[in-house]
Amino acid sequence: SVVPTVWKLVLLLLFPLAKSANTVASKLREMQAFFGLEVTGKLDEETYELMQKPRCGVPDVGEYNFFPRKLKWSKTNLTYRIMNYTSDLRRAEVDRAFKKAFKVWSDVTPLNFTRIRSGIADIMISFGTKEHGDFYPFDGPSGLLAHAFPPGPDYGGDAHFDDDEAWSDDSRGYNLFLVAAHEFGHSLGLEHSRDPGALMFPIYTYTGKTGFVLPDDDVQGIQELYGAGDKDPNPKHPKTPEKCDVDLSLDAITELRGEMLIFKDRFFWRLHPQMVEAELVLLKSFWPELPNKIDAAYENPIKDLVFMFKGKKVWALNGYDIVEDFPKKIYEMGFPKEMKRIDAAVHIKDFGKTLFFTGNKYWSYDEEAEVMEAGYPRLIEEEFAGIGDRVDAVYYRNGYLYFFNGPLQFEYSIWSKRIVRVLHTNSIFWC
Ligand SMILES: *[C@@H]1O[C@H](CO)[C@@H](O)[C@H](O)[C@H]1NC(C)=O
Ligand SMILES: *[C@@H]1O[C@H](CO)[C@@H](O)[C@H](O)[C@H]1NC(C)=O
Ligand SMILES: *[C@@H]1O[C@H](CO)[C@@H](O)[C@H](O)[C@H]1NC(C)=O
Ligand SMILES: [Ca+2]
Ligand SMILES: [Ca+2]
Ligand SMILES: [Ca+2]
Ligand SMILES: [Zn+2]
Ligand SMILES: [Zn+2]
Repeated sequence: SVVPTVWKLVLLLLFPLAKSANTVASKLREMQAFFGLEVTGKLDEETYELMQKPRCGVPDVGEYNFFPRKLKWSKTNLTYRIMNYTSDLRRAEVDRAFKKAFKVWSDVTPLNFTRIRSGIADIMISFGTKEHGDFYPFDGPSGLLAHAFPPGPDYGGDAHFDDDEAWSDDSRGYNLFLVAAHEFGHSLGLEHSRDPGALMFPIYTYTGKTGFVLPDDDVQGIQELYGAGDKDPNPKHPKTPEKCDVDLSLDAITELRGEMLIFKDRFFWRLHPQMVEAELVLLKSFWPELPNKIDAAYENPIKDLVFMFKGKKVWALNGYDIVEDFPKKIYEMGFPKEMKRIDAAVHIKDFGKTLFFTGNKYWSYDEEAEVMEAGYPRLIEEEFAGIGDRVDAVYYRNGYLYFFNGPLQFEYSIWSKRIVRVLHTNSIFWC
């Protein structure tokens, strides 16, 4: 029988690793052998029917790809079963990671997850390596970490974890709880999100030891399918900042080897001088050891170091790497011991000086001598009249300082010593 060409394309979708016709054929042969069909390596009617049947494993996924639509469970009482374990963690730790991962979703929906220890659960969970029974082979260490099937019978909802990964309950290897929470999102019907702050963003980022809170984008997604639950124990779900928000305010700005890094909450935008479109990324995806929501940052291009400040600590970064012996205490730079934080910092390369702003005062630091200059702190309003009594973030370019204060930006000429323009903060992104 004739098979329409379009199904070949679908096969490529189904088997993402099958890049050439040959590997598609060999995948088909594998699958036909597995299901006891005539091994032809061709997508004949029988194979096609098999792929459509909801009880044979692949079809749930097939259906998902063939007819994209919202798949969801039609009940709220769901069961899960942990079929087997990884040897990386104690069993109790694995149990806890999965339980916590389900709670992420049950906290914000009417869904209820009950663990069963025998029989068939809606969500069957297992660890496997390479080919593990569903024609979506894992790939050894790293790369693919896990996958899960959208809601449906049989394989539907099931979640598989690559046991060639080093699973952990902390920052080492891959954090099982975080990956499981993402996979269970698929088990419940969510697709990948393009929001880099979302749990359903396809790239793994370790988000830190402090209590995980489901980002707003994921809450919106799951509640679109199931509605909200009775009580959400943690109703503050972090939103991803919108760069063109007229009320946008910033945490810190620095350059890094010609790129501009603009910090806000858990994120920063990378703005390349030749590009209009800024890329939003998680701070932790670059520097897992750094805290979120930093206070201030600046680059010393001569030393090729970026300094980042949070509270009483400062980190020095050489590209992606935190320089040895950091973080240090800011008082080691000459700040008073009782000073709690720095609001903003900027390096003026023409002078070899770095200015630090905190509250309504500022300091000047001599980068070459590595000492705070005498005669500081001074009042911000004495030197930089009109920019307000605090600074959120500041950067320097071609004789101008750009001070950010809430939703406003002040362009200040260091030569004429006055404000030249007042702009919206978001104009840094050409909004
Ligand atoms: C879910 O299951 C529990 C116990 O198994 C039961 O008490 C409850 O009524 C069920 N809820 C729904 C909505 O079926
Ligand atoms: C969830 O399941 C538990 C245990 O089976 C049950 O006690 C509880 O009533 C269920 N809740 C809902 C909202 O169905
Ligand atoms: C777990 O179960 C799956 C599916 O039955 C199997 O493919 C896999 O080899 C098992 N893994 C371990 C570590 O026992
Ligand atoms: Ca299932
Ligand atoms: Ca892998
Ligand atoms: Ca700041
Ligand atoms: Zn699998
Ligand atoms: Zn995913």
